[in-house]
Amino acid sequence: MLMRRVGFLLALLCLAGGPVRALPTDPCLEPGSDCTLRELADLAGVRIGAATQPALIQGDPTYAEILPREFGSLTPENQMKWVALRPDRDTYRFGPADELVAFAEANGMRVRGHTLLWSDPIRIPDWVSAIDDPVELQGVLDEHIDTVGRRYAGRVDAWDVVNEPLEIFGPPVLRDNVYLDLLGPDYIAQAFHAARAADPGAVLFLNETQVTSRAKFDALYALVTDLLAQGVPIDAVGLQGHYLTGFNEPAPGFLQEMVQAFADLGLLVELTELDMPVTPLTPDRLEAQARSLGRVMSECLAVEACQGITFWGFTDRYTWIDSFLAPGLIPLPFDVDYQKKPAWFAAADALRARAVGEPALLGLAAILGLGCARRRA
Ligand code: 9MR
Repeated sequence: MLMRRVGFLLALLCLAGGPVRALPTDPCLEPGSDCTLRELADLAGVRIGAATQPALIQGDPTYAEILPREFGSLTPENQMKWVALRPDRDTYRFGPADELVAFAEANGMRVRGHTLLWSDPIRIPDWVSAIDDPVELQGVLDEHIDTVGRRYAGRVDAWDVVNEPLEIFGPPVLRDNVYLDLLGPDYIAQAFHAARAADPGAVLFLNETQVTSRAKFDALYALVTDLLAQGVPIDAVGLQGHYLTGFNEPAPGFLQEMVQAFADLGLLVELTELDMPVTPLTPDRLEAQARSLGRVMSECLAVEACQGITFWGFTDRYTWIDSFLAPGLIPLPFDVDYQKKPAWFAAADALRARAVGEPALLGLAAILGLGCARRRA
């Protein structure tokens, strides 16, 4: 009788997509299976994504075929940024962002909106930086978030509301920009309130880069706890993850500790911009990259609140690193010819491990003969 009740409970959990994820008998979970990252992420109950651009989808059929096959989540790399959507006060240009949302919808992908407000002063449109009246600036900011948030409500399921509010490498204080100068630190809280009002259904992220040191984490944690204490509607923290393999990765265990700390505040977490360039001088660099990338992914996915991982691109053929750092640092899981690299297999293994997680429940489910493996239709 007791076992039947437990079995019934587990069956309900399966139906509800609850904590029992996939039985180890699912063929995708066999090491070396040829299932896609998207299939593995579905089994693991998390999102796996890539940042992309319309020109790549339109100009490269191989790229356009692999992107939705391997990834269930899409982030517009540049097309939803303020400079792209609204280059001047009177002009909104939604075309390229709309194209990406339509591509995602046609392929059953979710969209991460990026980003309503980027704190980096050189990424703020000149016409916004030139404003010197606080009331006018607040009005422009509210209007931008309202217009963009409403336009994509129901089609974008998460927003990076505020991107990179802290200094990148210097002392971890709020970045100096026109918002901080004229509106004070409260500009961040106000942006979240405006985003919630514009799209009540979206998961609202604060997205931060280079959180690899204790000092930067402490500053981010203090900022987030302060926002929560004020009742600001922040749902999630995005840790970007542009880590140079072997050089500025978070120390072993530190990423998991950070993710757990945010989870303990009741927040979700995603790695939102993962890429791991690796220098040609690194011995066995493909393997070194795979080890690092697998570790980083595993540390996030070890925490239930880690709900997604997005790569910043997916093929070494097209990566911002080529122009920003140097060409040939091959940061992504597919090579320039779309072959899977060791990093791809490390990513697949990390997703498999998450899929077969929570062994106590799974063991019980297996004993009771319950199969809840979920495969993408
Ligand atoms: O990859 C993006 C690159 O193509 C753009 O030129 C650049 C400026 O808009 O932004 C890059 O993406 C950044 C992201 O939006 C925020 N985090 C850091 C990313 C890499 O710079």
